[in-house]
Amino acid sequence: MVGAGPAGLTVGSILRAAGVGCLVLETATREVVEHRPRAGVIEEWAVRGLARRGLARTLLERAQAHTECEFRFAGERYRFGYTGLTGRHHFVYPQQFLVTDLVREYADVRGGEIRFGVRDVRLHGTGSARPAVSYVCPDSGERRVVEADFVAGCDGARGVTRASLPAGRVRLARHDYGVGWLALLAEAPPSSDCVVFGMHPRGFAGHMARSPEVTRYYLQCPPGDSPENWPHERVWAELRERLGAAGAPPLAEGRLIEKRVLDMHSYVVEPMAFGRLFLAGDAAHLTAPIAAKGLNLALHDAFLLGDGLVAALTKGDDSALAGYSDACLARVWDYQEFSQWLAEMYHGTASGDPYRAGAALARLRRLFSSPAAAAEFAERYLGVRTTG
Ligand code: FAS
Repeated sequence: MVGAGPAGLTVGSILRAAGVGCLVLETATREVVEHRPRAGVIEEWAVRGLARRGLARTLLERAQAHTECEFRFAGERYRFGYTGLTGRHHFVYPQQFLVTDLVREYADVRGGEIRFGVRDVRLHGTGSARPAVSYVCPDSGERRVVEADFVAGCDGARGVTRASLPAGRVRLARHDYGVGWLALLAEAPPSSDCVVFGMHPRGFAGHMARSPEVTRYYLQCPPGDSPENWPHERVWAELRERLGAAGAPPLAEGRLIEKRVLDMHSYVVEPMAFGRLFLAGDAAHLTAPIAAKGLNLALHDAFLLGDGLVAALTKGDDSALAGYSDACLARVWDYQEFSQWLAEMYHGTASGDPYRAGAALARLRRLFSSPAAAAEFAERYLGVRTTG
């Protein structure tokens, strides 16, 4: 596996459970991968998938199970109970905690090999029966070559494996939302017992608990904006304004420990496999964090790829691998379409286009006036009954 994120470590842990020898190559140090804050909302099917593979013990002890979310617009609050409609929960568990659990399980418990701090990873012969990966060893500075039966490209949005797919054989579909999100982490307790979305003429705002001490916030901003333009006071003033609503408790403010601008875009690579190279997670598809789908899709891919590799390597049955790309892409496109639908609801009110603003609010109001629309939204928000 190239990359020790949720995708690479989950594939590796599944292989180790089946006694398959494997190696994870990672450019960052263990310290960095175990402390990198990203996602925090995991869908119940993904938690059950981790649990079935012995990978959710600590998560199930420590995660908070959420049953509803809240929309705020036009100065009012609207609670949306999705567990009542689906019987499913969202589990709030910071990604860095999950990655820490997975590194421990893969390397310390299941004896999986992992090399941190490698440099200049290159792929060779992925179309052949015996592909190889080479890298520069951080200690000796020598280039090492590792031959393998298969290569799993799990190196995220900025990795190298996607680039090694032959240009004429893959299609890259990309969508730019034309907005930026200022991604923030505040050293402050959550100000609500659920995820909060604010649709405001000044732009979208989001509130997501990460732990009792840390809260994730998002603020819509122009694409390419600089975090320098967002000093502490301006951030909290905008959050108060955009998340303000009748009866809403005041925001618990605190030091901002992360501030970065994400240019909201998504992409999908098709197919996600070529020869003996299989991509999983952000290496194959990026979902702007609008609907909190990225981590969940990475786990979906990893379950299918891990199980498929075990079947091929231990039983000689490569039927699951043959269908891997199509099986992943069905859910990928389902989530991409939902993210696009949700993005228009979040950003329409601040688009400066009264038509889009009107349509966005109508879409939102329908969630609270139509049981069918509410059920559809709840299913899609929780990733229940997807096409994949
Ligand atoms: P990852 O990017 O997690 O892991 C790839 C690994 O490969 C990294 O450790 C990297 O160091 C390593 N690597 C890179 N290049 C390499 C090379 N050449 N050789 C070896 N290793 C290499 N998703 C949600 O669902 N909800 C959210 O709320 C959410 N918020 C996010 C907030 C931010 C700021 C970001 C950036 C992402 C967010 N995401 C969210 C998406 C995120 O969770 C990803 O979908 C998830 O990390 C994907 O996991 P992997 O595919 O394993 O990739």
